Parts: sequence; structure tokens; C-alpha cells
Amino acid sequence: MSEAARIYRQLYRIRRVEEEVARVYPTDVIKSPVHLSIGQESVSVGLCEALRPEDAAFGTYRSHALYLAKGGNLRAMIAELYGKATGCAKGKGGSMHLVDVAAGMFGASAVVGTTIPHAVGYAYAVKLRREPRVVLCVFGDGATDEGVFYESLNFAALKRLPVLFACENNRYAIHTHQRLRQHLPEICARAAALGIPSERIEDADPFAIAARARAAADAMRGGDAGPFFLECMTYRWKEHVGPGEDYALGYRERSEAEPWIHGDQVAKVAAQLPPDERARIEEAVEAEIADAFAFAEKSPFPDDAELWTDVFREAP
Ligand SMILES: Cc1ncc(C[n+]2csc(CCOP(=O)(O)OP(=O)(O)O)c2C)c(N)n1
Ligand SMILES: [Mg+2]
Repeated sequence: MSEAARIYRQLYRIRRVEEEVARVYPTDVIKSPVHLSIGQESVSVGLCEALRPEDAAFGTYRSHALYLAKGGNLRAMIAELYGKATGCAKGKGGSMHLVDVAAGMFGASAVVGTTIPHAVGYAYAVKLRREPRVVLCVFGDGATDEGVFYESLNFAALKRLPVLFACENNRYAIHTHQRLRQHLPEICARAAALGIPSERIEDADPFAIAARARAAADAMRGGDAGPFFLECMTYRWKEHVGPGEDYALGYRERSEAEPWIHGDQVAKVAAQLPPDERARIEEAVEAEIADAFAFAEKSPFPDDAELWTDVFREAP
């Protein structure tokens, strides 16, 4: 499969999965809040193009795209949203806590910024064991308001850890624009101030993100290159949480979204493929999605006894 076909398959798959999530959400079969990444898919897809299966990824509560791009199991993800026992966190975590250790998706959290030090700690272990692996750490612009962001970056720079930091800058933390929260608009410049080479990509082009991420990841793999910081500008089309739109709330104008919707990366990459190849990809993805929702639908809810398992880690 060509790079364009591979990237399109992932983009289309993530877009369609989330459109289906939004479509069924009002029927209450999904038992968890959903933070959709419609419009932002190309960031995770580009980043994961640079990774190998053995590399690790850490994300946020808005991680459907990262989980799927990293190779997470789709059936287990939809079952998790349905709160079913077959879900990737046994139905206990929901959309905000996606995990697939076998695929290298090490977890996501509802608490802003918390997976940044997790990723750095994991990368410290990778470095001490001299493993030729890379850790991808994805977070939003809002997470850079947290003190732990700076502590984690400093430690990663000091120890020259193999972490690819990737900030998905969609300009908003819930309903508050970056300009109302941060004096300096360039988040990558703050990483540079801590001694981490950094770059910003303005248009969420998945090929540009993949190329930059691949160069950084390959340089740090098993060596002493140290961390890299990529700021990816993007835009959230839907409301912060939930299946609908929120342009009527008054914190942003639809005109701000229009250039991003017009420049949709899913449509752009689709246009690069021959129609028959595109149709084959879309047909296979539609079948996979129908199968995953049917699997979630017919899976059982967890047994009541499961309420008491996985609550605390027992001492080994
Ligand atoms: C420590 C902490 N503070 C506040 C919140 C409430 N909160 C949930 S999402 C969010 C915005 C985060 O924005 P960003 O990191 O840019 O991610 P985005 O939602 O744009 O993907 C906030 C403040 C939280 N969950 N955790
Ligand atoms: Mg944001």
C-alpha cells in the first residue's frame, strides 16, 4: 500500500468511526462522554505513520484518533464506549480512558496533562534499558497551561529521553481561546526555551507531520538525540464534548472553522487516490465499522462482581 493509501485508510476510518459515534450517541447506547476529534484526525495519523508497532503512545481524553492510528483494536474501542465487558478497559473506562497495551497505546486520561509525565517516565525506562524505541506523547494546547508540562519537558531534555512531544493546538481549552490564557502564542517556542528542538506545522498536513515525526523518531531511536517537540495546528469542528456543534454558544464564530473545513485533510488525501482504490478502501472500512458496532451491541455488560476488581494494584 502506498503512503497516501495508508494515510487515507486511517483518516477515513477515524472520521467514519466518529461520525457513527455521533450518530448513535443520542440513543444512549454509548455510556460515556465522547470528545470527538472530527477535523483533527490528520495529526494522530501523521504522527503514527512515523512509529513502529513496538513504539509507545500516550494520549488524552480526546484519543479515538490516536488509539486507532496506533493500531488499537476497533471492536474493543466501541465496546468500551458502550460500557461492555469486552471493551479495552473492560467497560470501566469509557471513551476517555482508551488503552491497548499490545498495540503500544499505553493510555489516556481525563485529567489534563497527566499523561505527559507518564510518557516521560516510560521513556526514561526505555533509555535505561537501551531499547531502540520511541515514545509519542500527545496533548492539547490546554495541557501546556499545567506546571507538570514544564517539569516533564525539562526532565526529558536533561536526560535526553526518546520522547516525541506533540501538541495538538486547536486553540481552545474547552471554550477559552489560547489568546485569553497564554501570553506567547507559539507553544513550540517554549519547548525551545527548555532546550528541546521544536517545529510548528500550520496546516495539519499528514504527510508533512509524518515526515517531520519520522526524522525525529528515527534520530532518537536507541541513540542520544533526545526529545523533539512538534506543534501541530488543527481545529475541532464539533463541540468540546458530545456529538453536536456549539457555534451558537458565542465563544467562537463558524467563520473561524470554515478555512479548516474547506481544507479538510480527509478530502484532500482522498483526491490523491484513483477512484477505484479509494472505493475499495472505503468499502472495507465500512464493513469493519459495522462489525465493531454489532460486536459492541451484542457484548455483555460487566458482571456486578467486576466492580471490585482493577480498583487497586495489589502489591506483587
Ligand atoms: C487537571 C484538569 N484541569 C481541568 C480539567 C477540565 N478540562 C477538561 S478538558 C479541558 C481543556 C483542555 O484543552 P486542551 O488540552 O487544549 O485539549 P482539547 O480539549 O482542546 O483537545 C479542561 C480544562 C481537567 N479535566 N483536568
Ligand atoms: Mg485545545
